[in-house]
Amino acid sequence: MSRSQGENQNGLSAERLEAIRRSWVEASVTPLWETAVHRVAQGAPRGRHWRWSDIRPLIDDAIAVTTTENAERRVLALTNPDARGGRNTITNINANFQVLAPGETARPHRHTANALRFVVEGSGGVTTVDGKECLMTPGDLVITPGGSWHEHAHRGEGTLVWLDVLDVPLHQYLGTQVFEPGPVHDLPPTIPDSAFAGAGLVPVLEGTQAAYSPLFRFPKAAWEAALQAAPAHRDGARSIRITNPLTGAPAMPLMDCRLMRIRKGEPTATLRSNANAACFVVGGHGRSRIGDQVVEWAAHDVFTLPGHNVVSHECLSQEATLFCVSDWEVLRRLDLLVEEEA
Ligand code: GTQ
Repeated sequence: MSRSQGENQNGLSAERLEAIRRSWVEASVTPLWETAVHRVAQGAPRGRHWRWSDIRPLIDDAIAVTTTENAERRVLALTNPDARGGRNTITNINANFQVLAPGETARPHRHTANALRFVVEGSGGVTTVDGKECLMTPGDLVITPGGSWHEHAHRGEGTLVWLDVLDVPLHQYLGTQVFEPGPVHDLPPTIPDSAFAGAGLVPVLEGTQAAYSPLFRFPKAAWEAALQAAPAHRDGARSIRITNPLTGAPAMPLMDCRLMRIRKGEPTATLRSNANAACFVVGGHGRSRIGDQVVEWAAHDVFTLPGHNVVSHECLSQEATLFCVSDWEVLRRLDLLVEEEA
Protein backbone atom coordinates (compact mmCIF):
# COMPACT_ATOMS: atom_id res chain seq x y z
CA MET A 1 0.00 0.00 0.00
CA SER A 2 1.42 3.38 -0.88
CA ARG A 3 1.52 6.07 1.74
CA SER A 4 0.63 9.64 0.95
CA GLN A 5 2.95 12.41 2.08
CA GLY A 6 2.53 13.54 5.69
CA GLU A 7 1.35 10.11 6.84
CA ASN A 8 3.47 7.89 9.05
CA GLN A 9 3.73 4.11 8.84
CA ASN A 10 0.31 3.68 10.45
CA GLY A 11 -1.35 5.97 7.99
CA LEU A 12 -1.79 8.71 10.59
CA SER A 13 -1.34 12.29 9.52
CA ALA A 14 1.46 14.28 11.14
CA GLU A 15 -1.19 16.45 12.84
CA ARG A 16 -3.02 13.45 14.26
CA LEU A 17 0.24 11.95 15.55
CA GLU A 18 1.20 15.24 17.14
CA ALA A 19 -2.22 15.42 18.85
CA ILE A 20 -1.74 11.90 20.22
CA ARG A 21 1.69 12.83 21.54
CA ARG A 22 0.27 15.90 23.26
CA SER A 23 -2.47 13.83 24.86
CA TRP A 24 0.16 11.44 26.28
CA VAL A 25 2.01 14.34 27.83
CA GLU A 26 -1.19 15.82 29.26
CA ALA A 27 -2.24 12.45 30.70
CA SER A 28 1.27 11.76 32.13
CA VAL A 29 1.73 8.56 30.20
CA THR A 30 4.76 7.43 28.18
CA PRO A 31 4.83 5.06 25.21
CA LEU A 32 7.09 2.35 26.57
CA TRP A 33 7.93 1.09 23.09
CA GLU A 34 9.82 4.33 22.47
CA THR A 35 12.01 4.00 25.58
CA ALA A 36 14.98 1.74 26.10
CA VAL A 37 13.62 -0.52 28.85
CA HIS A 38 13.66 -3.64 26.72
CA ARG A 39 17.11 -3.01 25.35
CA VAL A 40 19.40 -6.00 25.67
CA ALA A 41 22.04 -5.33 28.34
CA GLN A 42 25.02 -3.57 26.80
CA GLY A 43 27.55 -5.31 29.02
CA ALA A 44 28.57 -4.44 32.55
CA PRO A 45 29.68 -0.91 33.48
CA ARG A 46 33.40 -0.27 33.78
CA GLY A 47 35.20 -0.08 37.09
CA ARG A 48 36.25 3.38 38.29
CA HIS A 49 39.53 4.15 40.00
CA TRP A 50 40.61 6.97 42.31
CA ARG A 51 44.35 7.04 42.93
CA TRP A 52 45.51 8.14 46.38
CA SER A 53 48.32 10.08 44.66
CA ASP A 54 45.62 12.22 42.97
CA ILE A 55 43.35 12.48 46.02
CA ARG A 56 45.88 13.24 48.77
CA PRO A 57 46.73 16.82 47.59
CA LEU A 58 42.98 17.57 47.36
CA ILE A 59 42.64 16.77 51.05
CA ASP A 60 45.01 19.58 52.08
CA ASP A 61 43.15 21.90 49.72
CA ALA A 62 39.82 20.92 51.30
CA ILE A 63 41.17 22.06 54.69
CA ALA A 64 42.18 25.38 53.10
CA VAL A 65 38.74 25.84 51.52
CA THR A 66 36.36 25.22 54.42
CA THR A 67 36.02 24.67 58.16
CA THR A 68 33.85 22.22 60.04
CA GLU A 69 31.90 25.21 61.33
CA ASN A 70 30.76 25.91 57.79
CA ALA A 71 30.54 22.35 56.52
CA GLU A 72 28.38 19.73 58.21
CA ARG A 73 31.10 17.31 57.11
CA ARG A 74 34.35 18.10 55.25
CA VAL A 75 33.98 15.34 52.73
CA LEU A 76 35.32 14.75 49.25
CA ALA A 77 32.84 12.41 47.58
CA LEU A 78 34.11 9.97 44.96
CA THR A 79 31.66 10.50 42.13
CA ASN A 80 31.16 8.29 39.12
CA PRO A 81 29.31 9.39 35.97
CA ASP A 82 28.03 5.79 35.56
CA ALA A 83 26.34 5.73 38.99
CA ARG A 84 22.82 7.15 39.20
CA GLY A 85 22.89 10.87 38.48
CA GLY A 86 26.67 10.96 38.47
CA ARG A 87 26.71 11.80 42.17
CA ASN A 88 27.33 8.35 43.61
CA THR A 89 30.36 6.06 43.69
CA ILE A 90 28.63 2.91 42.52
CA THR A 91 25.11 1.44 42.51
CA ASN A 92 23.94 1.31 46.17
CA ILE A 93 27.24 2.48 47.74
CA ASN A 94 29.04 5.79 48.23
CA ALA A 95 32.69 6.12 49.21
CA ASN A 96 34.02 9.48 50.39
CA PHE A 97 37.15 10.79 52.06
CA GLN A 98 36.57 12.85 55.22
CA VAL A 99 39.12 15.22 56.71
CA LEU A 100 39.66 16.86 60.11
CA ALA A 101 42.47 19.18 61.18
CA PRO A 102 43.77 18.96 64.77
CA GLY A 103 41.28 20.32 67.28
CA GLU A 104 38.36 20.20 64.87
CA THR A 105 35.05 18.48 65.48
CA ALA A 106 32.25 17.42 63.16
CA ARG A 107 28.95 18.07 64.94
CA PRO A 108 26.52 15.32 65.94
CA HIS A 109 23.73 14.18 63.64
CA ARG A 110 21.98 11.00 62.64
CA HIS A 111 20.49 9.62 59.48
CA THR A 112 18.84 6.47 58.24
CA ALA A 113 21.80 5.66 56.00
CA ASN A 114 24.34 3.22 57.43
CA ALA A 115 27.92 4.48 57.39
CA LEU A 116 31.35 3.17 58.24
CA ARG A 117 34.74 4.78 58.64
CA PHE A 118 38.04 3.17 57.73
CA VAL A 119 40.93 5.26 59.06
CA VAL A 120 43.63 6.13 56.54
CA GLU A 121 45.91 8.68 58.18
CA GLY A 122 46.44 10.53 61.47
CA SER A 123 45.85 9.51 65.05
CA GLY A 124 43.88 11.00 67.92
CA GLY A 125 40.55 10.71 66.10
CA VAL A 126 37.43 9.79 68.01
CA THR A 127 33.99 9.01 66.62
CA THR A 128 31.25 8.97 69.25
CA VAL A 129 28.44 6.59 68.29
CA ASP A 130 25.29 6.75 70.45
CA GLY A 131 27.51 8.04 73.25
CA LYS A 132 30.21 5.37 72.88
CA GLU A 133 33.67 6.78 72.14
CA CYS A 134 35.46 4.89 69.38
CA LEU A 135 39.15 5.64 68.88
CA MET A 136 40.27 6.05 65.30
CA THR A 137 43.81 5.05 64.51
CA PRO A 138 44.93 4.04 61.02
CA GLY A 139 43.40 0.75 59.94
CA ASP A 140 40.58 0.89 62.50
CA LEU A 141 37.03 0.39 61.29
CA VAL A 142 34.20 2.23 63.05
CA ILE A 143 30.57 1.72 62.10
CA THR A 144 27.85 4.33 62.59
CA PRO A 145 24.70 2.32 61.84
CA GLY A 146 21.57 3.91 60.44
CA GLY A 147 19.75 5.85 63.17
CA SER A 148 22.75 6.14 65.49
CA TRP A 149 23.92 9.56 66.66
CA HIS A 150 27.48 10.19 65.56
CA GLU A 151 30.04 12.95 65.77
CA HIS A 152 33.76 13.10 65.05
CA ALA A 153 36.64 14.84 66.82
CA HIS A 154 40.35 15.15 66.13
CA ARG A 155 42.23 15.27 69.44
CA GLY A 156 45.66 14.41 67.99
CA GLU A 157 48.23 15.88 65.63
CA GLY A 158 48.45 16.06 61.86
CA THR A 159 45.69 15.65 59.35
CA LEU A 160 43.10 13.00 60.14
CA VAL A 161 41.72 11.27 57.07
CA TRP A 162 39.33 8.39 56.81
CA LEU A 163 37.26 6.68 54.16
CA ASP A 164 33.50 6.90 54.66
CA VAL A 165 31.33 4.26 53.03
CA LEU A 166 27.56 4.75 53.09
CA ASP A 167 24.46 3.11 51.62
CA VAL A 168 23.00 6.53 50.77
CA PRO A 169 22.19 5.65 47.11
CA LEU A 170 19.96 2.80 48.24
CA HIS A 171 18.06 5.10 50.61
CA GLN A 172 17.70 7.71 47.88
CA TYR A 173 16.17 5.08 45.64
CA LEU A 174 13.89 3.65 48.34
CA GLY A 175 12.84 7.09 49.57
CA THR A 176 13.95 6.22 53.10
CA GLN A 177 16.60 8.87 53.52
CA VAL A 178 15.98 10.91 56.68
CA PHE A 179 18.48 13.26 58.30
CA GLU A 180 18.30 14.78 61.78
CA PRO A 181 20.77 17.37 63.02
CA GLY A 182 21.90 17.39 66.66
CA PRO A 183 21.84 18.17 69.50
CA VAL A 184 21.80 14.56 70.57
CA HIS A 185 18.65 13.38 72.35
CA ASP A 186 17.03 10.07 73.28
CA LEU A 187 20.28 8.14 73.36
CA PRO A 188 19.52 4.42 73.29
CA PRO A 189 21.27 2.12 75.78
CA THR A 190 24.52 0.63 74.48
CA ILE A 191 26.57 -2.41 75.48
CA PRO A 192 30.23 -1.93 76.39
CA ASP A 193 32.72 -3.51 73.99
CA SER A 194 34.18 -5.44 76.93
CA ALA A 195 30.99 -7.55 76.86
CA PHE A 196 32.35 -9.06 73.63
CA ALA A 197 35.93 -9.56 74.81
CA GLY A 198 35.88 -13.34 74.19
CA ALA A 199 35.28 -14.60 70.65
CA GLY A 200 31.98 -16.45 70.49
CA LEU A 201 30.95 -15.30 73.97
CA VAL A 202 28.01 -12.94 73.85
CA PRO A 203 25.67 -11.54 76.47
CA VAL A 204 22.10 -12.79 76.67
CA LEU A 205 20.03 -9.65 76.23
CA GLU A 206 16.48 -8.78 77.10
CA GLY A 207 14.08 -7.27 74.60
CA THR A 208 14.42 -6.69 70.89
CA GLN A 209 17.85 -5.87 69.60
CA ALA A 210 18.82 -3.40 66.90
CA ALA A 211 19.51 -4.80 63.44
CA TYR A 212 23.20 -3.86 63.70
CA SER A 213 26.29 -4.83 65.64
CA PRO A 214 26.50 -3.54 69.24
CA LEU A 215 30.27 -3.43 68.68
CA PHE A 216 30.97 -0.24 66.75
CA ARG A 217 34.77 -0.40 66.60
CA PHE A 218 36.78 -3.12 64.91
CA PRO A 219 40.40 -2.21 65.70
CA LYS A 220 43.14 -2.98 63.20
CA ALA A 221 44.91 -5.36 65.60
CA ALA A 222 41.73 -7.47 65.91
CA TRP A 223 40.95 -7.78 62.19
CA GLU A 224 44.64 -8.25 61.38
CA ALA A 225 44.87 -11.25 63.74
CA ALA A 226 41.66 -12.75 62.37
CA LEU A 227 42.74 -12.24 58.76
CA GLN A 228 46.16 -13.81 59.32
CA ALA A 229 44.63 -16.87 60.95
CA ALA A 230 41.77 -17.32 58.46
CA PRO A 231 42.12 -20.51 56.39
CA ALA A 232 43.32 -19.81 52.85
CA HIS A 233 40.94 -20.46 49.97
CA ARG A 234 41.99 -22.73 47.09
CA ASP A 235 43.41 -19.71 45.27
CA GLY A 236 45.47 -18.74 48.35
CA ALA A 237 43.38 -15.70 49.35
CA ARG A 238 42.17 -15.19 52.92
CA SER A 239 38.99 -13.24 53.66
CA ILE A 240 37.04 -12.18 56.69
CA ARG A 241 33.67 -10.47 57.07
CA ILE A 242 32.77 -7.81 59.60
CA THR A 243 29.72 -9.14 61.43
CA ASN A 244 27.28 -8.52 64.23
CA PRO A 245 28.61 -10.80 67.01
CA LEU A 246 25.06 -11.43 68.26
CA THR A 247 23.81 -12.86 64.96
CA GLY A 248 26.68 -13.47 62.53
CA ALA A 249 24.89 -11.19 60.03
CA PRO A 250 26.77 -8.25 58.50
CA ALA A 251 27.65 -5.64 61.13
CA MET A 252 25.22 -3.30 59.38
CA PRO A 253 22.27 -4.78 57.54
CA LEU A 254 22.71 -3.29 54.09
CA MET A 255 26.48 -3.20 53.60
CA ASP A 256 28.64 -6.30 53.49
CA CYS A 257 32.22 -5.55 54.59
CA ARG A 258 35.12 -7.87 53.85
CA LEU A 259 38.85 -7.73 54.25
CA MET A 260 40.84 -9.83 51.82
CA ARG A 261 44.54 -10.63 51.81
CA ILE A 262 46.22 -11.85 48.65
CA ARG A 263 49.82 -12.82 48.02
CA LYS A 264 52.22 -12.43 45.12
CA GLY A 265 51.88 -15.12 42.47
CA GLU A 266 48.40 -16.18 43.63
CA PRO A 267 45.75 -14.36 41.57
CA THR A 268 42.25 -14.83 42.97
CA ALA A 269 39.80 -17.18 41.29
CA THR A 270 37.71 -15.37 38.68
CA LEU A 271 34.24 -14.64 40.01
CA ARG A 272 31.19 -13.06 38.42
CA SER A 273 28.72 -11.51 40.83
CA ASN A 274 25.85 -9.12 40.29
CA ALA A 275 26.74 -7.38 43.58
CA ASN A 276 28.42 -3.96 43.42
CA ALA A 277 31.47 -3.17 45.53
CA ALA A 278 33.75 -0.29 46.42
CA CYS A 279 37.26 -1.46 47.35
CA PHE A 280 39.86 0.42 49.39
CA VAL A 281 43.47 -0.69 49.14
CA VAL A 282 44.59 -0.99 52.78
CA GLY A 283 48.15 -1.85 51.75
CA GLY A 284 50.25 -3.30 48.98
CA HIS A 285 49.84 -2.88 45.25
CA GLY A 286 48.49 -5.01 42.46
CA ARG A 287 45.96 -5.14 39.70
CA SER A 288 42.38 -6.23 39.22
CA ARG A 289 40.78 -7.55 36.06
CA ILE A 290 37.24 -6.21 35.82
CA GLY A 291 35.72 -7.64 32.66
CA ASP A 292 38.22 -6.76 29.93
CA GLN A 293 39.56 -3.83 31.93
CA VAL A 294 42.71 -3.86 34.10
CA VAL A 295 42.94 -1.48 37.09
CA GLU A 296 46.39 -1.11 38.61
CA TRP A 297 46.11 -0.05 42.22
CA ALA A 298 48.37 1.04 45.07
CA ALA A 299 47.94 1.72 48.79
CA HIS A 300 44.90 3.86 49.69
CA ASP A 301 43.43 3.88 46.18
CA VAL A 302 39.70 3.25 45.81
CA PHE A 303 38.23 1.33 42.89
CA THR A 304 34.79 -0.03 42.07
CA LEU A 305 33.67 -3.49 41.03
CA PRO A 306 30.41 -2.98 39.15
CA GLY A 307 28.12 -6.01 39.23
CA HIS A 308 28.02 -8.51 36.33
CA ASN A 309 31.74 -8.25 35.59
CA VAL A 310 34.10 -11.21 35.85
CA VAL A 311 36.63 -10.11 38.48
CA SER A 312 40.06 -11.34 39.58
CA HIS A 313 42.68 -9.65 41.77
CA GLU A 314 46.43 -10.07 41.57
CA CYS A 315 49.08 -8.87 43.99
CA LEU A 316 52.29 -7.31 42.67
CA SER A 317 53.85 -6.61 46.10
CA GLN A 318 54.63 -9.38 48.61
CA GLU A 319 51.05 -9.21 49.84
CA ALA A 320 48.12 -6.83 49.57
CA THR A 321 45.01 -6.17 51.65
CA LEU A 322 41.70 -4.99 50.20
CA PHE A 323 38.73 -3.69 52.17
CA CYS A 324 35.62 -4.16 50.03
CA VAL A 325 32.12 -2.96 50.87
CA SER A 326 29.25 -4.22 48.76
CA ASP A 327 25.49 -4.53 48.36
CA TRP A 328 25.91 -8.32 48.46
CA GLU A 329 23.65 -8.63 51.53
CA VAL A 330 20.94 -6.44 49.96
CA LEU A 331 20.80 -8.66 46.90
CA ARG A 332 21.00 -11.85 48.96
CA ARG A 333 18.10 -10.82 51.18
CA LEU A 334 16.00 -9.95 48.17
CA ASP A 335 16.84 -13.29 46.50
CA LEU A 336 18.52 -11.38 43.71
CA LEU A 337 22.13 -12.41 44.27
CA VAL A 338 23.72 -14.30 41.38
CA GLU A 339 27.33 -15.45 41.69
CA GLU A 340 29.38 -17.93 39.72
CA GLU A 341 33.03 -18.86 39.39
CA ALA A 342 33.82 -17.85 35.85
O1 GTQ B 1 30.40 11.59 58.90
O2 GTQ B 1 28.27 11.64 59.24
O3 GTQ B 1 30.87 10.99 54.01
O4 GTQ B 1 26.77 12.38 57.28
C1 GTQ B 1 28.66 11.71 54.25
C2 GTQ B 1 27.61 12.06 55.09
C3 GTQ B 1 30.03 11.32 56.17
C4 GTQ B 1 29.23 11.63 58.48
C5 GTQ B 1 29.85 11.35 54.81
C6 GTQ B 1 27.79 12.03 56.46
C7 GTQ B 1 29.01 11.67 57.01
